[in-house]
Amino acid sequence: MGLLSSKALKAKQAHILLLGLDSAGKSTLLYKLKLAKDVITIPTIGFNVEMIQMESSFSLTVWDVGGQEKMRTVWSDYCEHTDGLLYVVDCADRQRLEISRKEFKHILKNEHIKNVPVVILANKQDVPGALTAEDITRMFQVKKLCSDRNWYVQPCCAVTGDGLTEGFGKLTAFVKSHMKSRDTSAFFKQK
Ligand SMILES: Nc1nc2c(ncn2[C@@H]2O[C@H](COP(=O)(O)OP(=O)(O)OP(=O)(O)O)[C@@H](O)[C@H]2O)c(=O)[nH]1
Ligand SMILES: [Mg+2]
Repeated sequence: MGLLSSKALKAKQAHILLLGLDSAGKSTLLYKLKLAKDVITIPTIGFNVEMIQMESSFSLTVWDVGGQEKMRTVWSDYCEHTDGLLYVVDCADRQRLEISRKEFKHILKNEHIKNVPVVILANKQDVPGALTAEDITRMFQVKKLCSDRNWYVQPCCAVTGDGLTEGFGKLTAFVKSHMKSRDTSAFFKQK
């Protein structure tokens, strides 16, 4: 038991993958949360990586990977060692909703993120006519696609910051519990 506790205590840092189509708002929300201010973003070619301190002894290392079509082909290269997935949807971009849904479905099949918790950030809630978190849950068939893991759909606005703390907080809680059960099963496998 002592061994198990010390192993769990070591889990102070989690690796988070931040994905979504280009212009969904990934970099805007990451820097809003990190710097607490508005930043003017340019499309991400490659990735940004930032550490977000969620609690005094627990931080998230967030990998914000560009969402342009050519970048989506390399998303799977970033899945290894991932403890949690944040998937950002532009709820005002109805035309590309189906593409976003397909990319979401595709990435969930990656073996490295099997059972890894997911929070969908239903972004751009400030835009009139934006789809709600409930709409996204239904249209993306989240309940069915994520039946093997913890999931949540959080409405947010990256520009004002509304909903970001809640979304990252929800993911943190899921990730901590996921890491704990993974450590527990690894411990019993060793025995
Ligand atoms: N109205 C509104 N605009 C937003 C919101 N979030 C992001 N934007 C705008 O959407 C545009 C794209 O935002 P980015 O954060 O660069 O998008 P991204 O997902 O990082 O895109 P890539 O790096 O190309 O994958 C910018 O002009 C942002 O200001 C939001 O919640 N509301
Ligand atoms: Mg970006």
